[in-house]
Amino acid sequence: RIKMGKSQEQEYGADQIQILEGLEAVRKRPGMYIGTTSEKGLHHLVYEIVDNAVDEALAGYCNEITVTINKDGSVTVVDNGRGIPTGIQEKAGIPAVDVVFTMLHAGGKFGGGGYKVAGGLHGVGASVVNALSDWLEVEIYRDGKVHKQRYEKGKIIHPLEVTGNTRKRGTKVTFMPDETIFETLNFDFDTLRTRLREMAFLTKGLKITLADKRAGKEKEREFHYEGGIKEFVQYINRHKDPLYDKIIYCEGE
Ligand code: 28F
Repeated sequence: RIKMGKSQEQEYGADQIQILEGLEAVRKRPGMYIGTTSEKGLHHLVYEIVDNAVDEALAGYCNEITVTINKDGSVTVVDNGRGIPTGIQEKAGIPAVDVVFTMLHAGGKFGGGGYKVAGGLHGVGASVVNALSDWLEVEIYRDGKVHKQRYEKGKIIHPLEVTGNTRKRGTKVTFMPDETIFETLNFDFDTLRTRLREMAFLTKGLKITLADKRAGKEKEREFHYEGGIKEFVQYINRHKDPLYDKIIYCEGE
């Protein structure tokens, strides 16, 4: 429970207390949410945010995602989808984007979290990444406006603000993993490259770019496969001598 004076009591409704307790639970036992706080868990943070952008591609609204390892070691992921909704979400009484980044979602297909749900459920892991980040900034390009929010260790720093106009659409998330939680903050370009290439194969037509801006490590790769998983099979076979050169591929709803 959060001990506080009478006056502050009014300030924090039940929802805010639930949010604070949720984020605290993630920071106390990160392994419960991302498996490990080793290098593997560090990279998992990127995949959680990228998954949400890929969900927007699966929904048919996004066709380009860029992932950048910034000079300061933070990571930026940008998509050109609809942009996370910024209106007040009835139930929580706060903007939908704040719900996505601060409320632990049931996750899992049958609720109750536990395992990664198949694509299509937005924002399941975003709150976990936020809780485990020293800071996280989200910029939303939606309705002709740029909306901005900043969180520190998962906590909302200021009310969602409009910082300008834009003709762009999409969502941009930049986060700095919390050095008090992770054994290492050193992102490995090849680890991200391998996973992002797979994501591109599995999401036909989606262009995924990975850029490293760290001093002395500058490089960029782009993955874009119109042939999807058929091209993935060709790629896996590239050094082999397959029995049949025709790859069976079918698609349907
Ligand atoms: C860089 C990371 O997280 N992209 C995302 C969307 C779009 C929608 C959405 C996300 C509905 C209300 C829960 C927009 N318009 N990139 C991202 N793009 N989440 S996350 O909705 C979230 C749910 O709150 C979106 C209409 N429907 C959905």
